[in-house]
Amino acid sequence: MAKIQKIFAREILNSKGMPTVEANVILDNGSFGIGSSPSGTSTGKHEAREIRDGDPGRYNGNGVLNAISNVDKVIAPKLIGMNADDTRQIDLAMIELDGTDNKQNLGTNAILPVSIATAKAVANSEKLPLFLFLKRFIPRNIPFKIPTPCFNILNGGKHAGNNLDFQEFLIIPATNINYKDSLNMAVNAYYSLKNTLTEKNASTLIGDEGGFGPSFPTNRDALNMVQKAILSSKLRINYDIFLGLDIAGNNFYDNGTYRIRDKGEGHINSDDLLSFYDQLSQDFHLLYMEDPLSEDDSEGWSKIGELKSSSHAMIVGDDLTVTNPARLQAALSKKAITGIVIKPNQIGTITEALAVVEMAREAGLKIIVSHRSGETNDDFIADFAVAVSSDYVKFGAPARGERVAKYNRLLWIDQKIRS
Ligand code: 2PG
Ligand code: MG
Repeated sequence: MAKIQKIFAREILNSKGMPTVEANVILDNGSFGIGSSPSGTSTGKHEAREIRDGDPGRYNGNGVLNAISNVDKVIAPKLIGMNADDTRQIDLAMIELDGTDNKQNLGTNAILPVSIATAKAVANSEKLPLFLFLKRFIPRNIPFKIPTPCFNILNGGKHAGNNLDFQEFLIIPATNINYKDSLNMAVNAYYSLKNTLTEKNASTLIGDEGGFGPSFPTNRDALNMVQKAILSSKLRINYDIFLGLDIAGNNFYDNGTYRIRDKGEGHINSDDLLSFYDQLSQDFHLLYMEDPLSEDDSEGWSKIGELKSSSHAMIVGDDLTVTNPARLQAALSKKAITGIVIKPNQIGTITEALAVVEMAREAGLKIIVSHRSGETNDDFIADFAVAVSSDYVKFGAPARGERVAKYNRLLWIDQKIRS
């Protein structure tokens, strides 16, 4: 059984030019693993905390030297000598070292890279693909399948410099379409959208997740554009491919009311917003609505059952649930959601993320494993998604290096599980 011999970290940059932590774990048999932490832009209030230095002389205060020091000086001395293959014990030791509910002492950006790097080191040591190693921690034996990808082909909200309130305009291939064909369809739709935007003299500059980031008078106009692009790429909406939204309702919520371009300058309440969603959903047959309301709008969430479109659209929690068991429990008791986004850095360790997946699955929710807007080329999340048999993944547009690193890893896994 290989033991941890050495752990050290370095400061690297993510896809947004923001510093993040990359951890290296070396075992006593010479095997090693490297893992890094992604960062969100539209983060939920209750996510585990990242530690940033706040030194204005470095990276505008966003340096992560303190988190690096937590890896090198606090985490490493505790984990060195431990059995590396016991991911639960490794993660538990870091959770105890941190000693807080939200990782605010050591930082999720210090803990998660070590959790990932250790798992990768063991997988390397045992000559196993990472998804096969992670599968050991899953209590049920579901046959491997590549999750259905949700592609974010048009970016808004905090992810783009445009004027759209909604954050992600997603296209979702039918679940019975195989992964390779899904990628092909998504790329066709992506380029068809580029052409459609060019014809309309709209911008084809891209946002944080590789989708286009044009401005439009309304969010509905943007949805129309995506629909047009799909139709002109000869795909059949609601047959081959479906539309979805990460609304990220936090972004246009203020003290009990919402302000959205489609409804003019005034503020609207959650009832009006829900009927607007029903109208949109009727017109575009939305399959997926993530964070339709703000995490703080508990009154609105308790009325979500009135959303007629919830009979055919998944209602998904992300900022609402932040991969946290207590937040998930609260959402379940309100019957607020039918799906949950899982982002390991929202909670801080592989073990805790796996526990939330299990809890969600027990409750019958759809599982959507997701990247963050600030990503590295680490493709850990692809293996994680396959290991937990997630229903969907959300890795951004089918373009830009840090996004396709994950989609390409799924191609590798797809070939592996078919062989
Ligand atoms: C989201 C994510 C990822 P961020 O809201 O679902 O797409 O965005 O990483 O900025 O929180
Ligand atoms: Mg989201």
